[in-house]
Amino acid sequence: MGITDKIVEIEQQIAKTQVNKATEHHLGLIKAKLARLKKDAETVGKKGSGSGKGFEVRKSGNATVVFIGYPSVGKSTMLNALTGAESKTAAYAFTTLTCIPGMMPYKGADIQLLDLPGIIAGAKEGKGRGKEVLAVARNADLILIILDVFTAQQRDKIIEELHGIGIRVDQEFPNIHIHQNDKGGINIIYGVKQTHLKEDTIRGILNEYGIFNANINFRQDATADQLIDVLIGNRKYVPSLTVINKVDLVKPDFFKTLHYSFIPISAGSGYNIDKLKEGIYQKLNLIHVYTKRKGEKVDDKALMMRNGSTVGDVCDELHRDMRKLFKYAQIWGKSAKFPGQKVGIDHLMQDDDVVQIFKR
Ligand SMILES: Nc1nc2c(ncn2[C@@H]2O[C@H](COP(=O)(O)OP(=O)(O)OP(=O)(O)O)[C@@H](O)[C@H]2O)c(=O)[nH]1
Ligand SMILES: [Mg+2]
Repeated sequence: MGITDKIVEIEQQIAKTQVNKATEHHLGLIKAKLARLKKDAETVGKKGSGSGKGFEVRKSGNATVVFIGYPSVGKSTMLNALTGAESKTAAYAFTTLTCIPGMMPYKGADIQLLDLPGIIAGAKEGKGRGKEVLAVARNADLILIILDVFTAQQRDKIIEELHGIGIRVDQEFPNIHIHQNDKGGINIIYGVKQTHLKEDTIRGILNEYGIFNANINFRQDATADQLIDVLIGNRKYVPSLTVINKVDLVKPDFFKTLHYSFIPISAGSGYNIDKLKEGIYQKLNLIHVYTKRKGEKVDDKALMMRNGSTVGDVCDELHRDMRKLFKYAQIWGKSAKFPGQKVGIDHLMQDDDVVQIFKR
């Protein structure tokens, strides 16, 4: 039996199995096997025909936002409304055939927007150019899930397609730490009580990945899927924002049927485009950092940094050799215990901080 047949067989088996306490162990093990087979299939595929080429997109600006949605929901119209770019729009599906980038300057940040061809159901299995489209999303800082009033019920389907190629939308990286050893068997440390995974399921899943000696520390209550994600390793954890377009076509009570949060817009008329810009900016969680040179006043042009950036990241932004030459920094602002505090390279920056870097 070929690898693809095995995958299909296991998928059918999983679909048939009811999820409950009695089947949890069995399901965990076959899911682990499935994920491993899929990974093997991917590597085999890559060696072969060289297929699955992605779109050529170079990241630029302070952050990259990717548009994902079905055909004709108005992705290109939205790109044009947000950036003044000219991505072709039309009343028929699959107007956009490649990746069209645009730049949205907002509050001092340059935000790169990538308009992509519409995906169809089954994209993760490689239908249409779906896999290539989804692949672009792996490197995004934010995924915009774009629906229109006709596809508003399909949000879960899009998240499922993204899941199928290893993108975890709005999830944290599982807090499970595995340290492999040469001997000693599997030692499970329960930092947090596990309600889904029994001890033999944990061992079984680890064994499926060839791990027989390791310390595994659970710092959260994890599912089998989360443990498998940690073992597979190449998952991407990307935040998302949902947009519903063409709201000019419906009455307000339309929205009562929807059970997720979203920004309603009309890209065609420009309704709520400003709110969308602000929503994107907020979600990206960028901070402003101001630099100061010795004996000079604070530079009035801010550096836009990702929230969670350190003094070291600021160094990288300024010059590629700066990190090597770094001696210490002085900080003013929210992250400083007192004005002018002396800090090291790992100090966490906050919005509107001023930093002065001293070189060796
Ligand atoms: N009523 C209404 N129509 C809109 C709105 N925005 C876009 N449209 C129309 O929807 C159709 C599709 O728009 P596009 O921007 O080409 O959609 P797309 O998602 O880029 O489509 P593909 O590239 O084919 O995936 C066009 O006829 C647009 O004029 C809107 O806010 N309201
Ligand atoms: Mg388009």
